[in-house]
Amino acid sequence: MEQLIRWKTLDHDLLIKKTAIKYWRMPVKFYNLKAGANPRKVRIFMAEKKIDIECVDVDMNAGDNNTPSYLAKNPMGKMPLLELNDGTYLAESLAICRYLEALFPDPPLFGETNREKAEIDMWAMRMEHEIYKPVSDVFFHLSDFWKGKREQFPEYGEYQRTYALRRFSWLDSELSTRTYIAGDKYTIADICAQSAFVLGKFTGTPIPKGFINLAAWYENVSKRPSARA
Ligand SMILES: N[C@@H](CCC(=O)N[C@@H](CS)C(=O)NCC(=O)O)C(=O)O
Repeated sequence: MEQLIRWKTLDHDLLIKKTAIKYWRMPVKFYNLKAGANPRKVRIFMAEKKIDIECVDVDMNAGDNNTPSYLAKNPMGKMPLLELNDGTYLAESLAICRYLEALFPDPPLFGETNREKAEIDMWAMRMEHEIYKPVSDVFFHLSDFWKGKREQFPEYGEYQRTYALRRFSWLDSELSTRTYIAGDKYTIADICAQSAFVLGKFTGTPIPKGFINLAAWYENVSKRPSARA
């Protein structure tokens, strides 16, 4: 009997400890850049999971991401950034999404089985490296917006435009066999691609005419309520 009471107390203590840890590690604030592809990724992710936390818009044009107080939170001076209840911060859009997936597993957007998780990771990385990277390079190296703000190499920008179009064509044929990027479910891989294509649409690399599967996929994911997050 005594033993039983002792175990019960231990269980109870453990539960309190676990609840306290969970509470301290909860996200409390999201540092956002409205037009940025990476913050958009996290906003869509949070909307899919119905996560509702305080959102702070950082004014990049006013240099608010390079003030000492912001750099103390994220020395990279970038958005998105997630503030936790314990006063710590997490940067990098995919790392933030992974963290949120662990805290709020439903609906699963990083897969459920080990095989599924690896497959989705593979596609999310491909979307980051093969789609977002060239699309964002076109924006960085060829747009007036970045003129004088960062070093531009227009020739590299043009090269990346050609590269992006080759990759769009590859993705278009991949999508002839399935509804979503990583299979038959909407996942983080779609969110990565979707955010990149929104950026491309406004910065010089829209989906060209004739890429039927890619255009149909984009239209489909854009209809989700989370697309407006
Ligand atoms: N790898 C980072 C990239 C973050 C990033 O480049 N964010 C952009 C907005 S999309 C930014 O904050 N740019 C501000 C600047 O470069 O000054 C991520 O995935 O979060």
